[in-house]
Amino acid sequence: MGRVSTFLVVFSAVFAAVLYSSAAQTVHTVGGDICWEIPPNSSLSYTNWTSGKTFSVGDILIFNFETNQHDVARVTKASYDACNDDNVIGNVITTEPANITLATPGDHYYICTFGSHCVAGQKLAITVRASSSALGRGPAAAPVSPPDSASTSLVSCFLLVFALSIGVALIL
Ligand SMILES: [Cu+2]
Repeated sequence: MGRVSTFLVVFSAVFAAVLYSSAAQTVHTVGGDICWEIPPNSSLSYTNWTSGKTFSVGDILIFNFETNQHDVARVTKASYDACNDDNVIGNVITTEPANITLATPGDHYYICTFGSHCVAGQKLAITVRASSSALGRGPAAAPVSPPDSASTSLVSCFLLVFALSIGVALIL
């Protein structure tokens, strides 16, 4: 193989690997079994749910709730603490399921704006870290659980790119 074709093979493999690892995301179903509602036991339920979990840029939050009974609003810390919707960031999501991709690192706050639900504990605070790949966790070590279709298509993509690069290498 010439230098150009070798380069192409390496480049393609690296490109595909980067593509794969950057898509290594964790899908978090908020609240686990209790979904997104007024916590049945204590106002600490969503706090309990977040303990031991890590949230990274690219991860997805899924809020499962009953449409017209609850909603999801991202708010500032002040509004989270005070349980008001004075400082909503973006749009309030009113139909379930609300799928939110965590796009920025830092503290994120979510509340339900219905009645006194937030006061009753329907509020979520998480700290989002920079993307997992940036922290040196390879795709094998990351808690990877992307949707099946995405995972399959990414593997296909990897194989396709790799096969193409082999083909190009043989031609050159
Ligand atoms: Cu609610």
